Amino acid sequence: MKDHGKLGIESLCVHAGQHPDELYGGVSVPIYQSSTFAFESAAQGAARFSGADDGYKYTRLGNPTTSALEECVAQLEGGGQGLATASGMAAVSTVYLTFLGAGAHMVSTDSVYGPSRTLAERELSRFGVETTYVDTTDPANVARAIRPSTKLVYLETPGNPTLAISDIAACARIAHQAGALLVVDNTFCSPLLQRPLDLGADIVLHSMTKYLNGHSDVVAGILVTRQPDLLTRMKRVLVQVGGTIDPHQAWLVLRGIKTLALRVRAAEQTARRLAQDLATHPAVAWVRYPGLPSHPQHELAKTQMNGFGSMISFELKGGVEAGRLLMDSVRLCVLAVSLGGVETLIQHPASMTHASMGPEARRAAGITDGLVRLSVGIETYEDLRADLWQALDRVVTATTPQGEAQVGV
Ligand code: LCS
Repeated sequence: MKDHGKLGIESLCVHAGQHPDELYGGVSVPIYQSSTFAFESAAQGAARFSGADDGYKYTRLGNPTTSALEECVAQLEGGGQGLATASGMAAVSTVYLTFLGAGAHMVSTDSVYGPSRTLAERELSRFGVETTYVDTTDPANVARAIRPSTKLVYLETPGNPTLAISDIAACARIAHQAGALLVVDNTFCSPLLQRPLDLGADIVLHSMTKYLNGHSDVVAGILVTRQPDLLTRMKRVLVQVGGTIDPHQAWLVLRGIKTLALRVRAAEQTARRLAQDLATHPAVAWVRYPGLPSHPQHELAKTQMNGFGSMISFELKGGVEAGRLLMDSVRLCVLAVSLGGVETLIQHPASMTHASMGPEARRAAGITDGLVRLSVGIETYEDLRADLWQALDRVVTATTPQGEAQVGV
């Protein structure tokens, strides 16, 4: 195994986990599209199953292409071991099923991705698991919610879609004092912008569907930890639940990661400018972006994150109706859920990604009905601005009394 520990993150994106192909020297990691692996003898097969021989046996239990991806992402997260999964939700459910059981309790960010919350509240509750959702931007709320039975503190930072930012190091101290593990969903940042393990998290989780893959053509997830016992426990659950990634899917993500640094930085530059612009449009009530001084955790974002990312949330003065008109009026931005791809995506969390939470939980988590979420891609800034402007101007025209047109700046 090569030690890439001293390389910069751009080099790691290209080289981490990529070992020379011994057969033909292929530069790209081969796709081992095989469900099973032949043994040279019955003794070898038995040795592989006993663990005496660490060779591959069956793809649900491990695959060379998948291993390359796991090593790559673990190195990007600053070291440890990875466990790739069929989706981000397979990673979330693996964490829950591994560390929560009857009588166990979890404290979690209130504005997490909708299904990460409803899986715990609606399904795991049937097995006696209890959860408390709090505004984790104040670590005191986390400390107050801890119980003797708390096994997990689960943060999503920045949260989806509020972009609320929680202090990972402070929450790690609170979790560890209580004998609980800290899990951080790092999907919105990618390892390029945030490394939770360095800040005390025990497990980091990604929906690789987003920035890591980056091309809106794969659904995948991953877990990374520096504690081998935690990895062993999660792997045991994952392979039995069957949430294993497919080798071709793993290879596509590996390919996407090669340009992670370029994509994330390009999108961020455009997002910074668009966030500033949006705040000046007469149709917009407010803009939430970690890079704006108006963001409530802007100072924390500056120290905890290595950049502000390319997710923007904003509220239109005309509420839900205005949001609907805006989404129906964009031409270059794509009206679709998901995020972190090369194309700019726009969506309405209250009726789409966070509809499953229900209105009360959404209101408590700050997910207002008029909130629009923008995942900025790598298109030309001027094109995106022009597209958003023509759509926002339509909103102003439609919502001005007596049809008086007001043209945005
Ligand atoms: N964690 C976060 C922060 C997410 O945003 C998502 C998906 C997941 C986990 C689950 O990952 P998946 O299983 O989809 O790979 N977020 C989505 C979103 O905001 N729009 O569509 C999917």
